[in-house]
Amino acid sequence: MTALPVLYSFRRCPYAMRARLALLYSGLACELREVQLRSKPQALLDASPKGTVPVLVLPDGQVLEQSLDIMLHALHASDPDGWLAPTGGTLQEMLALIARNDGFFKQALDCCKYPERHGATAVRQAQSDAQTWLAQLNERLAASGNLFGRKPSLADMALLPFVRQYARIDERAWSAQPWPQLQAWLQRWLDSALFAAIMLRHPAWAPGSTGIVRLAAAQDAPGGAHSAAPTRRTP
Ligand SMILES: N[C@@H](CCC(=O)N[C@@H](CS)C(=O)NCC(=O)O)C(=O)O
Repeated sequence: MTALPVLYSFRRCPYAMRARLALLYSGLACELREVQLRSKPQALLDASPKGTVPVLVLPDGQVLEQSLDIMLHALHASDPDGWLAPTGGTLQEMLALIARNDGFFKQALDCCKYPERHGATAVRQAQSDAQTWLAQLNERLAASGNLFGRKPSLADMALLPFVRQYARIDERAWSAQPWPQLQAWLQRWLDSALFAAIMLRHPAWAPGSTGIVRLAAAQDAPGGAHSAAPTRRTP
């Protein structure tokens, strides 16, 4: 049997979520190894000593240790609905938005999520930065329904887990925000088969354990995007 790529993942990590979204959508089969961040398996640390997830280890030994690289790898292998070719912008523009999400917004998000770790002034600034950012996303969505045009794209998938994380800080406050397009966009994805499939719970992987999950493609997600139904491999 041909070896599959191995994805080290953590269910609730937004970076791992975006990697799983792209892998599942692309139909690139892989073994998913759920890790516990408090006790990372040695195999993960051997492959990627920096010890963050997600990490994708390819059958030829190549290691992808950034979530965006994993997304791009999956989409270069298979991109049935054109996530890399949006109708409303370029790949470079999507990458610029994702970089701003991963820097500017992620920093504000962390501060809003853990206000007790920061001073009051920093929290106020973070709340203002987050709101500015999210209002801009709402405007983009109001124009075309997705972040880069009429179809879902790499950018929608890369940002989705972070917007979700913000919305979950205070769901009542989130619902009261004047961002109807953003709220609807988030809900649409949270309700999708694709998202449900990447959020299935799996026991932590241990070397030699059986029942490693195999991600494989299926149908049915907003905008015509493919989704996937993980299935259990027989040991
Ligand atoms: N730039 C990395 C960030 C990944 C990251 O920070 N992941 C977190 C979990 S959400 C992690 O693994 N942290 C290590 C730890 O908590 O020990 C990527 O895009 O993949």
